[in-house]
Amino acid sequence: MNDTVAAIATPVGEGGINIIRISGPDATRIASILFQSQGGTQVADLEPQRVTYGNLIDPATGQAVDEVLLIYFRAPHSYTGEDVIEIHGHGGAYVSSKILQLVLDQGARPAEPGEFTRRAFTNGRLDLSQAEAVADVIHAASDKALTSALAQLKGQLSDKLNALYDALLQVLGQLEAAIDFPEEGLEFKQKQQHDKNIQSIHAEIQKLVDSYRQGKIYREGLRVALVGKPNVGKSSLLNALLQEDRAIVTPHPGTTRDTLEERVRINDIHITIVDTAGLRHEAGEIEEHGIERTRHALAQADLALVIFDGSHALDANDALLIREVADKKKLVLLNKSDLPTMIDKNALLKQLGQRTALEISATTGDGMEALKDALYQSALGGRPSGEAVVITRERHRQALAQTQEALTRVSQSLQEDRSEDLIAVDLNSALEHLGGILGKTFVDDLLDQIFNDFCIGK
Ligand SMILES: Nc1nc2c(ncn2[C@@H]2O[C@H](COP(=O)(O)OP(=O)(O)OP(=O)(O)O)[C@@H](O)[C@H]2O)c(=O)[nH]1
Ligand SMILES: [Mg+2]
Repeated sequence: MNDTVAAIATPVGEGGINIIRISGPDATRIASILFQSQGGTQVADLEPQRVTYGNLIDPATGQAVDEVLLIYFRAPHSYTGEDVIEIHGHGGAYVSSKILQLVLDQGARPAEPGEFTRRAFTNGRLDLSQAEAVADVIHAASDKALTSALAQLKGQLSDKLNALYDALLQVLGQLEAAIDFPEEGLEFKQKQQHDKNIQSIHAEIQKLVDSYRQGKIYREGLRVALVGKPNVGKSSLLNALLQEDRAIVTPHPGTTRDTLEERVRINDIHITIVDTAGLRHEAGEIEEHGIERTRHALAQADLALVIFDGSHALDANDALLIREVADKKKLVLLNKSDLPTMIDKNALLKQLGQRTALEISATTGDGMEALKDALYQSALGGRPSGEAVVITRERHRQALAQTQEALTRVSQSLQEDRSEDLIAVDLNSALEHLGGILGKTFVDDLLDQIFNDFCIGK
């Protein structure tokens, strides 16, 4: 990774400015060939992190290609930790690709996707979870997504994980010392103490695992499936929530055949709403395909909006629906509140095992505010917003679960007073999984820990 890479850092197309970024040991050499500052200062002599005005020159012709601003970030005080040059040119697709080509002609290599951030990780500017957060900041589509990504970028999750990691290392250090110096082997009492520590670490990890549902909703938004038998007003409700005539609505049951997905924002959270084909017995062949997709959408959703037509008594298709959503987190809606009520609300709630139902009208808009509020509350999951650390990625959840499995084995072995070697194997495995989130290598860390904690010369 000792070569120099370059890329256009701004989106392709026309805009106000385009930024060409160069990172690596040759960055200043390349820039000094292509850039003439107005005051005549050489690139290597420029004050770091200051903007300098000048011309970008094609060395083959000596002609200016563009008027640019140049910024020099001297290693290690740059995003990648290497020498970085940023050239801010006019925002044309042609001119920026021309500048990039000149940079490549001087020996830089085109950067791979994410390579600048990858270098930042390799050079220790960011850990792996922070590098992931960079992508999340860029992709954030709501305030909640942005604030949780930014917290992770700033190291909130890393700090938490590092503390747990260090606590585990401490235990491992003592086990390793006992292995190396058998005459100082751990007493059962000490093992019990370690077990207590391990269990409290396990509990801390559990909190993080539990935060995943929430974190995922922050990052990706709440996924909601609109389900009900045909004609209850699912598509009408989608349109009402979007305030747009998106889905086809007709008085004929079985109108929607395919799932249809749209996003709305409620306050600071994104909600993805999936309209589905109505569930019913004895559907035709095409409808059956649609119903398969409905089941899939239901399985994928964080929340089901279970819709009934309040102006009709319940029938066999409603009963089918009630069975389909039995194990799903749900919100019950009685639509068509503008018409006389014919449904037995209490009997319905009893069958669904729910306490409340919202009465709404997709056509008049009645009850929409209450519905949005309920959706928002469900997205927050009853948590006060903007506190404790959350995890937002499946990778992290999986690694934490694997850490826990290993820790459970450690605990067991400690309780059963098994040999230090055996316990160390599982503890190492726990550290590997936990450290994997941060992208750590841990052999060196472990040695440091052992030497720091014990007086080896004794
Ligand atoms: N009066 C009244 N009619 C409604 C309301 N919501 C929907 N409708 C009517 O009910 C009929 C069916 O609406 P859709 O939105 O197509 O129902 P759906 O659940 O999507 O039906 P399928 O796609 O067939 O499963 C249409 O004639 C709508 O105008 C409502 O709140 N009040
Ligand atoms: Mg429909």
